Amino acid sequence: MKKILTSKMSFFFVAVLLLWLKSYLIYVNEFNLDIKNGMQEFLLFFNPLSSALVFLGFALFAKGKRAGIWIIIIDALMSILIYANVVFYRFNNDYITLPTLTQTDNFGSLGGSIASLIQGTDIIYALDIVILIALFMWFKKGWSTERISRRKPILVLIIGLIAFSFNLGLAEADRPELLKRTFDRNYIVKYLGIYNFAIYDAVQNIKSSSQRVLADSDDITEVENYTKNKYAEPNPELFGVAKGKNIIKIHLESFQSFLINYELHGEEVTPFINSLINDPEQDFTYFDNFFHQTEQGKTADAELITDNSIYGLPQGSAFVTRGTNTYQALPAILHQQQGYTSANFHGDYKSFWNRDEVYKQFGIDVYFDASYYNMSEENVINYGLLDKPFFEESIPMLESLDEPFYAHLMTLTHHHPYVVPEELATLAPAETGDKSVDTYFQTARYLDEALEMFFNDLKEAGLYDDSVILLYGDHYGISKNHNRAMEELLGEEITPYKNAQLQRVPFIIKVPGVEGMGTVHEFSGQTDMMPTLLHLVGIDAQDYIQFGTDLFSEGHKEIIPFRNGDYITPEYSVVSGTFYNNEGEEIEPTEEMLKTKDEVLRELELSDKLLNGDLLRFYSPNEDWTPVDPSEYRYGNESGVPFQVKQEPEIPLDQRQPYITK
Ligand code: GP9
Ligand code: MN
Repeated sequence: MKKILTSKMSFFFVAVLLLWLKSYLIYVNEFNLDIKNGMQEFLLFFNPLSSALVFLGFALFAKGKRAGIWIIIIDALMSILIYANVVFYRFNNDYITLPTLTQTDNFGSLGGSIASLIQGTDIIYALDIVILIALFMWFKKGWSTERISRRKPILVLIIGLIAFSFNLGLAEADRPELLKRTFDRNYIVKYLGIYNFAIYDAVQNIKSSSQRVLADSDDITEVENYTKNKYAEPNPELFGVAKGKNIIKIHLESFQSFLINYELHGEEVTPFINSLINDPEQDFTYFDNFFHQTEQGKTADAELITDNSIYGLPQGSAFVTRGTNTYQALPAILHQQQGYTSANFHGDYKSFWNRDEVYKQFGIDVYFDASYYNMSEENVINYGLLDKPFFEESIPMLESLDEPFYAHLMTLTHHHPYVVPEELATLAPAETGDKSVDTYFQTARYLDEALEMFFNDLKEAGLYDDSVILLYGDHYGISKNHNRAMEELLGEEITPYKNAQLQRVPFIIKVPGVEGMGTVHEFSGQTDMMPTLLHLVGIDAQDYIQFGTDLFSEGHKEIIPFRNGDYITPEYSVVSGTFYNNEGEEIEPTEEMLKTKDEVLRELELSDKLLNGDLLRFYSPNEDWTPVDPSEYRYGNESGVPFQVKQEPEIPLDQRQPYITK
């Protein structure tokens, strides 16, 4: 019995157990992982086990007493990794990634305060190592000098890998495409643990940096030639009409255009948005042939596209995998050219979609994330803050900004699975029996009401009349998987052609001093938003690398690529490589059409090249341009008080509440 207790294998299992428990203790005490259900609870507890088995398991291949030493070394390294994350998290509310390690500025800001982040009680996190060393000293005399039979470590590794697969399987069931869509660091840590996160992060970074290393300054010329050739000159009547005006850009989560003027149970679903479109007095212009161009990055893709006029990546989210690239985004251009302050508003936490990193590259001055809002239980549903309190609380934040400002408010309640508390639902669900389709209309109605309240508040705050106000849908809300229910509601068959047509999302804009143009049928997409806005404020888009063209320009291009290579034109559509006329009938492509198809693919390829090679670092738009310095920005409200007034910008970066960034 004593022999069993003091054997090398027992020592190994004690190490596994201690590391497992310590990791769990840290998850619970140190990280805010936002556990939402029993499955996530279980996985949080379970996930350190496989890492402990696999990593420590390698030590068992060593000969004699050295196996024990290796167990201690590997254990210590894993402990350093998790503890470094604890310290980093206490300051940044985020985990260490390879880019944060290499961005010395980031660490510079941490450096001064590192001592204040270490607490006396942290000693408990080293206790397991002390225990292991003591046990090793004590028992090693009894250990044989032989290698353990290889079968044992191999079995341990196999068990570890099975445990990992089980873990990953359950994680993917709770959060489909967890690794592919690269949502959020918090998610990977919550589901797979901090050790697997470190590996995941390393793999992602090696992949992207190798492509970056291979790129050189010649590569940008090809992209530049292409976009400059596509550029459309501004409409002289509108160029500069909105110069110096505040811009309020409202992101309508998961909002598809079929909702507009749609009636359910004889009632309009979105009466307020409809009124903006149908009433010419409101001076809005609605583009009813406007398409989203997003892929797996969903909201993040929509943000990337609309603020940069480039495409997202075919896989994953460029916000995450290209989050440290150089960008020449709309917020930075507006700031440098016309002194705009830029701010994003969103009722989710800053690390989702890696926003807190990539926004720095975009030059976004302030990010009012969930930490600025009242996230009390009754205010939150599903992903985050309900749209009504979101808009309501955003008003004083908007008022606090220096003018002119470029404000981007991103709604959230109308997000899959489309749940709104019963007492807030003012429309009965549809009755197709497909739950997410049925409630889609209820959350759309809620968003519509929230928007009406917001517009009234804007008017009251004196921010309505003289601002550019625009609304856009980020991506589809109802996927192909719900075709049956959609067929019932739309009264027609949803063919692949029809599904492509359903990718219309609204683009609705009001420009002060410009009469609304009603419903405009120009074909357009999200890449067109940035050049349109630039021209409205009087900045020529020509200098910048952009794949879209100004919607109001005579030369605006009406070929609208989707990220998967499909595309839509006023005359015909290409869906999964098949050409369709506007009746949805298959057609034989002409030479011209085939040429256009190649052109679309080339455009997407160039955009990928731009992102994968981080080519904008080689490009200077004009002699006035100053590259954005990410170390000048910092986001997140650590005060614990929902929203506070502006602080003096002179306070050094590392001592500032991270709200004012410049
Ligand atoms: C989360 C929200 C939703 O912050 O923006 O993102 P989505 O799932 O639509 O990409
Ligand atoms: Mn979205």
